[in-house]
Amino acid sequence: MAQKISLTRYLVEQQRVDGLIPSQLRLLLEVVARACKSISQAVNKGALGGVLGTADSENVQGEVQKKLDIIANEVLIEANEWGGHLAAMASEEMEGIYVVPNRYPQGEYLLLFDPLDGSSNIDVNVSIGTIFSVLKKPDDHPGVTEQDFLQAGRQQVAAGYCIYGPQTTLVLTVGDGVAMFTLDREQGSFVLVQEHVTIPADTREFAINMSNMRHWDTPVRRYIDECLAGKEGPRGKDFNMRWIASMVADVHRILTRGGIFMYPWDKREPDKPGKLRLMYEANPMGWLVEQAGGAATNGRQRILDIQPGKLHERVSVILGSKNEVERVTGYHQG
Ligand code: P6P
Repeated sequence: MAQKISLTRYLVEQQRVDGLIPSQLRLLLEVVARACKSISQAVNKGALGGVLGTADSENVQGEVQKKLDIIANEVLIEANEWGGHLAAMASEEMEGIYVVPNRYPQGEYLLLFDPLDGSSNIDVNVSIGTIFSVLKKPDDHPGVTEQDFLQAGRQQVAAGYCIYGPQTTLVLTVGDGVAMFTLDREQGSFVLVQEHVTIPADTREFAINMSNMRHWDTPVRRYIDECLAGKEGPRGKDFNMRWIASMVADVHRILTRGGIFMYPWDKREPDKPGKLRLMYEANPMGWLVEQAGGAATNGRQRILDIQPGKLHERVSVILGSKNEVERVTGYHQG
């Protein structure tokens, strides 16, 4: 049987190959992975752990927080604050940044995360996940502020997610392709199951919340109408649809077998560019998809080139199989 390669061994050997994982970044990634193991344990307990249902609070987005949202956020903060690898953290569940307390050494990295994405699926036992993004703190000034986080997605030095589904799988890039690690619960460690993940350039599968159809902009409506027209229509082939309402699960499917995921701007809240967040959802997922040979745009430009103005800013997201993303983007630009 092939020898099992742990996450630690992969990161050490990858560092020897391309030098993309300095020791502090390796520590960061191993700490995040360990935190995801703890979150997985809490998620898997479900009702038995008394962790289902809502907390009596709202997050900065004005969304009712689930108990597990808060648990996951606390696990990530407590796991990462003491290690000396981080200067600060930012989370979907916190309005401002979390600066590493003075009692701990400060590091050179910034960690951003959606601690538990897809939380509307928690109580109905559908896959959810943790999404994370790593930036370097600018070194031209002492201390750290929210402004230091406002870097375009192309500046990321690592990005990934952990999906809590039938398997708990960590998916990671440091800029040299995408690797997947499944949690071996008997060993308690993440084991490499795939590297050099590749998304097919073409697909017959789209993911979008169809209930919003009447609110879409014309280019999105045109693209979906053409997919729905099938073999007899302009695309000359039939399409399938999936919508899990958990970005981590939809993106994992696309990394595994291709597809296009769309959460576009719509007329419901015209002042908002989209529903999903740029810094800790679209940027990490966009980089993973690009590293796997796919594409990620907001309909008009590459997501990773967007210069953020606010920590929790939202964005329209079209990502996945390159040829389909380029078609939808072309419709917007046409
Ligand atoms: P809707 C989950 O709340 C999330 O942020 C993404 O994970 C998911 O793709 C999207 O929202 C689902 O939104 O409007 O279909 O419930």
